[in-house]
Amino acid sequence: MVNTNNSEDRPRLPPGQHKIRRFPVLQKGSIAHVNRDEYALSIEGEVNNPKRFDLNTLIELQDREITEDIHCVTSWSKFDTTWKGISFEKLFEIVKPKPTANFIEFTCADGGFTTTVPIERTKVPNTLLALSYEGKPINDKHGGPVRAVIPNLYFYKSAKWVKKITFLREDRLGYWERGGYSNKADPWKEQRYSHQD
Ligand SMILES: Nc1nc2c(c(=O)[nH]1)N[C@H]1C(S)=C(S)[C@@H](COP(=O)(O)O)O[C@H]1N2
Ligand SMILES: [Mo]
Repeated sequence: MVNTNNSEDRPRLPPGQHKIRRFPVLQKGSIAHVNRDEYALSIEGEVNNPKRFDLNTLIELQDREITEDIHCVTSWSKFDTTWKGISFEKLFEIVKPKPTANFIEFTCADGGFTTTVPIERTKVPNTLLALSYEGKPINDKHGGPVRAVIPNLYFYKSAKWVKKITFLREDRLGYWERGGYSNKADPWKEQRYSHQD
């Protein structure tokens, strides 16, 4: 396991953000509860080897721990959050994306919430499908049992309660993105709203 916290020579706080210590809980509606015994993650779309994993299999696949700053579009940033889970690198080895796979869509247990990211955005060492936060299984509030953690993008791209991952040829807008938030969502470029894309 490596600490991937970036040490690039740039300010630590992206433009327009402020640092907080607590960990707010945000989602479109109410907090979802996923039954861990019945849980299955489906991976489908533009892949050669579609898969369905139960939670125990995912727990065994964990290969990465990261300590990263996270940035919410509502302007809070939280430093040094530690997550453990499965790297997308490892997932890709298993499901074998086709050359036509350009985007990844997460579908979630809270009423079919979706968000998408370009596949290149997952091919960085500080990004994973997380199963634990600060050494414990992720709780309901923060998206357990399985959530995406993509620190290089505003946190609305980090889908909670993930139940399906679909590899897409072409992008489609997710829930917050249809509501006017940026589909690019780079905090360092301050891409907050869709009119900035
Ligand atoms: N399934 C799902 N994931 C989601 C959301 C949501 O509404 N549903 N909201 C996003 C938003 S806007 C933010 S800021 C983060 C918040 O994560 P947290 O509650 O762990 O702080 O989750 C993201 N992931
Ligand atoms: Mo958010």
